[in-house]
Amino acid sequence: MTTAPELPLTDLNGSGTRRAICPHDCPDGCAMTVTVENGRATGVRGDPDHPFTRGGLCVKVNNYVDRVYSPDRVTTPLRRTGPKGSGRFEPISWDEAVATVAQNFTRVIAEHGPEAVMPVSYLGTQGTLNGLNVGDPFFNRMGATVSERTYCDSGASTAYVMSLGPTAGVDPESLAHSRYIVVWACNMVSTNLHLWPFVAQAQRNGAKVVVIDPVKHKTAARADWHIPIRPGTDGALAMALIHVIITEGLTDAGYVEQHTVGVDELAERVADCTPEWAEAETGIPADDIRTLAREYAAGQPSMIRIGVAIERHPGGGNTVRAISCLPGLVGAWRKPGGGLLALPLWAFPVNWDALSQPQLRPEGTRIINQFHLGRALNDEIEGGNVHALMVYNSNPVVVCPDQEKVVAGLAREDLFTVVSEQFLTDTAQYADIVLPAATQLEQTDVMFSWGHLYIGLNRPSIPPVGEAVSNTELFRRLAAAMGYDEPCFRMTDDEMIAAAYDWSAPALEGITPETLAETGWARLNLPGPDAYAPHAEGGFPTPSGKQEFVSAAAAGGDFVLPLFRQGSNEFQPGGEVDPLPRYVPPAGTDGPYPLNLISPKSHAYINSSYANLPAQQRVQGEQAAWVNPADAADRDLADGDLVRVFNERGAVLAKAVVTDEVTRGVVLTAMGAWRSNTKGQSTVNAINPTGFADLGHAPTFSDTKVQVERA
Ligand SMILES: Nc1nc2c(c(=O)[nH]1)N[C@H]1C(S)=C(S)[C@@H](COP(=O)(O)OP(=O)(O)OC[C@H]3O[C@@H](n4cnc5c(=O)[nH]c(N)nc54)[C@H](O)[C@@H]3O)O[C@H]1N2
Ligand SMILES: Nc1nc2c(c(=O)[nH]1)N[C@H]1C(S)=C(S)[C@@H](COP(=O)(O)OP(=O)(O)OC[C@H]3O[C@@H](n4cnc5c(=O)[nH]c(N)nc54)[C@H](O)[C@@H]3O)O[C@H]1N2
Ligand code: SF4
Ligand SMILES: [Mo]
Repeated sequence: MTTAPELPLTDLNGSGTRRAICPHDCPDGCAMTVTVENGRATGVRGDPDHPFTRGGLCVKVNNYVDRVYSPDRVTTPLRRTGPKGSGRFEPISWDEAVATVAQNFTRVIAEHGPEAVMPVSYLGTQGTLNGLNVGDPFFNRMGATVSERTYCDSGASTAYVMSLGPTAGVDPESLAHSRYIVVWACNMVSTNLHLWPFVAQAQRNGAKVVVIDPVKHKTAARADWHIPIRPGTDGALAMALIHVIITEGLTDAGYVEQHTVGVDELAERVADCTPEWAEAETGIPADDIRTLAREYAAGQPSMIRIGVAIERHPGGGNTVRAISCLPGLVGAWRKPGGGLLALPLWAFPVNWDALSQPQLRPEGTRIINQFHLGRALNDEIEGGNVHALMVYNSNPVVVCPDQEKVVAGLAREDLFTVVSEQFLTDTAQYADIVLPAATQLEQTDVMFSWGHLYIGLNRPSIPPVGEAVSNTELFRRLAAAMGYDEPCFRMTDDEMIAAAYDWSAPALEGITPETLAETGWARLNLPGPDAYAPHAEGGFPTPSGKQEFVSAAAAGGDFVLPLFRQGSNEFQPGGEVDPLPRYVPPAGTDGPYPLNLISPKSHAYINSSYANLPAQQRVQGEQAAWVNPADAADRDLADGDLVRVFNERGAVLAKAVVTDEVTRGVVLTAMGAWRSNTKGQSTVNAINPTGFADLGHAPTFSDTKVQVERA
């Protein structure tokens, strides 16, 4: 462990301008400046010096101080006083709260064994210390059920690593140099706002911007070409693009020859994947598919930016495998601005094991995926019922499928539930104990990004609001109460910072926690965006060192990256994987549920965060269902009608928005709204399925077949 000098702290009760980094689960990782007057934050702004943030934040975070000082913040520990879910609580002291939690964990472990305790957490903050892996050491040490957290990009990451290895691959800023940009299942203007200026710059320089999406959203409206597609059929489109590129001789033969593996097998695989075949699957005219393939191959350097929704189908993993073949075939990797942009997270030398401490976990501990939380809480999973639940950094009632079952489980009087939160969310309403969580202005963290190549240090700008604590402090307190005394449970935040990264890695050369304390953020030690083309000469971090159309990693079967699973790599799902990409179609729409529901992000919320705050609610409006005019006419629905969107799993009530911005056959209800703010007390995850996609245990949220009727 590196020795950790104490990092400087500003006077928390003083006045002035402080630096912070937005904590949210968003690729932009914005650098912020905070104005503070006598220990009270009065405003946040984007840091104009940050090359990616460029002075702007977003509709979610512009008024972050209203979140920090919201009258609805949880500011003390709370104990439930009414029936489960009644939302009646009384304040208690931290000592009493921690003792109650420890007593109940100890009781449950004594009565049912440690696997009867289950943590549920995700990305309320994406900070290295307080984010995805905080709490893993505590629950690994306990031997609690391992929580598998594959909500976001797990399938795409597995697919990407199988084809390309864990490489950052592309500098998002280099998109300014692209000549042809395909934005594939990503509503960038809502979800990755600060990338858009780089795309727009390329567009001004003459690049063509293409959006492939069933929705003509804010990003598609700015593109040169919007290609509507039937949800879940992107794999067929990608296979057909490969077919055209190979059969028409549009490959970069030199690149393919020197830096890829398996082009002959790939050619054979796509032999029958003609544009006419793909037209029948995708609804995209065959001639458009040919045009797209030709333009994409010719427009070097060409770029594909995939969004997270691309994986949310039974064939989502294979779709990403097929898409990832394209840049290698056309030699897009040769220049800055070419390649495939997914998660440049791999550029950051994070010590995931230091964060998760997987060696503390007893061998053979059961793993439950969070999509199965409803079943886990209702004794439907092998290994016994869950009797104690700890939720932090997440709002599973809203973000998890099988909503009715999750709520039924949370309502069990014999379940002990502790929730660490900033607000009394739909989930926290069911807690026995609520613990007040700090916001980013009140805590320390090191911030990586999954959308740019800058690392940042976030130091507190203000004192804690009420008795709120950071997640790291929360787990120090719980570990002490449980008697866990391994050194990792006694580390200060500054010590954790030292351990969380390999500070001697080349990417961090010249950067230390101390320099970051001065500068706030720094570009990783990599070539600049004008020169960043790490695979110009191949050099992929795969077994062969080449881009693998035929994947050696796939030979070992499917896998979930350990960071999505408390560091555990012990169990493999065991699913055999085709070494070549193939097309896996979505579920059919014959039968009683002929429409395909998709549930992308809300523009004004970040997942379910901010869905309770008035400024964002005003922008977002009430829960809506977007329906194509032809589908509305078939059902005699008018714009503004209250409608029921339903299937065999459940129903939501929503306001109909009749618009040709959604393709015929598709219904859109955004995720994020809280149940408590909807007319039917339910949101999209009441109707979404819990099944896995083909790789990495990704969700199949977008493979939801529904019917819509007037309510
Ligand atoms: N405003 C806002 N920004 C956010 C978030 C938020 O909640 N709100 N959340 C953050 C997080 S956690 C994430 S993961 C990212 C995700 O951001 P994105 O990657 O943009 O993901 P989504 O918004 O889920 O979906 C993007 C698009 O995929 C389309 N889509 C759905 N199914 C299909 C399909 O089968 N094929 C194709 N081609 N398109 C499809 C949807 O219509 C939608 O336009 O956004 C981050 N940024
Ligand atoms: N149908 C459908 N479902 C989806 C998705 C979809 O597109 N459609 N998207 C999926 C994706 S991509 C994602 S990333 C997940 C997101 O799922 P989550 O990560 O659960 O996202 P949020 O709903 O924002 O919940 C985070 C909670 O953490 C709290 N929080 C914030 N900071 C802290 C902190 O420092 N400490 C503690 N203890 N709590 C904190 C916030 O107040 C908030 O209530 O949802 C997934 N679910
Ligand atoms: S939510 Fe995203 S866009 Fe908004 S301030 Fe945070 S990092 Fe930037
Ligand atoms: Mo996500």
